[in-house]
Amino acid sequence: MGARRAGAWTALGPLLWGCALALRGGMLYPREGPSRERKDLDGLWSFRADLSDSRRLGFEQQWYRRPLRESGPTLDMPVPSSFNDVGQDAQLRNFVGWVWYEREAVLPQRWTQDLGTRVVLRIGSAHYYAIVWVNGVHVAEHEGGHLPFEADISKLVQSGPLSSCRITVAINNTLTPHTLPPGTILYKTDTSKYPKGYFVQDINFDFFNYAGLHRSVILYTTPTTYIDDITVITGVDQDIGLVNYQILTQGSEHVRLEVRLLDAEGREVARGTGGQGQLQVPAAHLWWPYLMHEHPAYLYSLEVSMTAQMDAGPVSDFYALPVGIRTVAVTESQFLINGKPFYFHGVNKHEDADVRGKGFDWPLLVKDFNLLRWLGANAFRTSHYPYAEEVMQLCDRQGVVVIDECPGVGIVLPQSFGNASLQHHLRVMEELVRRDKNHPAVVMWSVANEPSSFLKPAGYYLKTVIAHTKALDPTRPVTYVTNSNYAADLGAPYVDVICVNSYYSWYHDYGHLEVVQLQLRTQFESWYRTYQKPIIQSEYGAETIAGFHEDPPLMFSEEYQKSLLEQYHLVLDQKRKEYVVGELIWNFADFMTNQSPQRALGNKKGIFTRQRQPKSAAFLLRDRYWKLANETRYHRSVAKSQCLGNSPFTL
Ligand code: GCB
Repeated sequence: MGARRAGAWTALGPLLWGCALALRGGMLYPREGPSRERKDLDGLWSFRADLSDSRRLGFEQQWYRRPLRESGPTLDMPVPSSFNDVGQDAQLRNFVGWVWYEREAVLPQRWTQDLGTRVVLRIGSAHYYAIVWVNGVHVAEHEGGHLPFEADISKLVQSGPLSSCRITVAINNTLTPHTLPPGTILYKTDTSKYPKGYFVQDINFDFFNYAGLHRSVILYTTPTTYIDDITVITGVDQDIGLVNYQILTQGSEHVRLEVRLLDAEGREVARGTGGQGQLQVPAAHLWWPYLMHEHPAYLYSLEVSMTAQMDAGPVSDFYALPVGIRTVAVTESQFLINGKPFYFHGVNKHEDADVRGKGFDWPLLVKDFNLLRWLGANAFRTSHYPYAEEVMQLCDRQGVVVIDECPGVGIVLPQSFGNASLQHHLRVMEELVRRDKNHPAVVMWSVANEPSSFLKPAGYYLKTVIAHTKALDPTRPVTYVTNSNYAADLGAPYVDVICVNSYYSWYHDYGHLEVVQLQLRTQFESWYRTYQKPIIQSEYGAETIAGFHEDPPLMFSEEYQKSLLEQYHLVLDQKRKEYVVGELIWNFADFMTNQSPQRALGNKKGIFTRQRQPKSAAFLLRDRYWKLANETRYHRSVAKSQCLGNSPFTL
């Protein structure tokens, strides 16, 4: 077994940060502290969809200039939430175009009067294109849901006697061939069939294009001279943990920086000064996935203190970043975490639930993590877009490994491989890496799902996105997920790990479970013969209506889903001894899709229903995952009961 690529991600050093992001500014998660305050703007916002034919009435009438209620009727809209499923109005559920959100925020006096305070508006996710005004003044524009963006609004809120501000957000969910994910607006011009001006949004991905303010909108403060970004890259030398850090500040050239690394008990284990350096932690506790070690998910805290002497007096800022010390590497046939082989046995998820759509929801998050632990899943892929930061934080804390995917799903049209799309894709990878680079749980980036990788321009496109991602973060492997069954794939030469989706005896030879083993074996063998890279079965599964039973198994019954999984597992059990390094079921839970004759109220390949109740396959998978966990040589035998989902854990 070669170690061709091993080590590429463990060669650590401050030089690494030569390849800075083109993006300006960091995107540190807003945390309260001695120098920072935070105000969440979750709750009810005023809302209106622009139903005008052109969808541009809101701009023509400048709805952002005055309170929204003054330009017409408004609805109460919860934030965070998708707007689609909270109402009874079919037109709003399927609406395509601009919607308008507005909310008044009352600000503490210090925020509006202390000119040494910087006030920032942060939007966790606005899908898809957003324009933001504060008190009628344009402050930000952002393309792409799933990733946060910010605006410094200090000048606006500190310019007068006001103690509140009006935040207006216009959001457009239209997808074009150059958005990520792409889509096409189809105009139906045959007036014998469609009314004048009729159009529909066409997409090439299999989940509902929920839209709105999907994550929290937050106001937070920092001093005007402040810690803007922190990058941490960890390594291990014998038993010494290495924490390489780089800190960027804004507001003054002359700042003093001190860093302290505290262990989980709050004891200082290392300290340093300056904007970059390396901390060494003797006898370090490594960050391990939760089924791989008896003390998994160990987190240190990197406390960064900044002081500066300004004309107006001394300024200080403080930020505490959770840090997990771990390494990731791949060989020709293994995926290594801390130098030990790691086998992904987990799920693909969606941010999706009844009523709230893609809106972030704490109870749902905790339920899902309890189900993951019940299942014995050690990993998931953020199919098909970046998930909320709170999800990533919980993965760090619980030791659940993540393949972090960008919204590059449904890239199938030739025009979606052109330069406009490519430049946007590169930028999205920058935003994703900037946001998630410090999460130990993230072990690999996925730049796309099932692009038409056989089209000629796809080779250059994928090569460029992968190379860019590696330059942004040389510490993690990069992949994209393919569905080409027999290795003829223009992007595969550039990935570090082959991730392949296949649906034998579902989309192909449906009903014929007897061919699964042969076809799956052929799949693995042809991919490995061509590329000699580790392979993850990144999707497999079967549509199943909970409560449908047929024995012998028939499609859509719980028995068929179970049998199909069992056929896959027989081959996976052979190939995981060679070069297959993971299996991720499609899907964790049923989820909503566009309406189509192939989908009965959404995609039903979940092993849990959309309401998170188990189908029979969940029990099968649970037995398998715990068996796999207990086979891992590098941890003590763990009883299922030790990790039951009903054990309370602190957040
Ligand atoms: C896939 C896609 C996923 C679909 C799934 C299916 O290959 O990656 O987004 O939902 O198949 O169920 O068809």
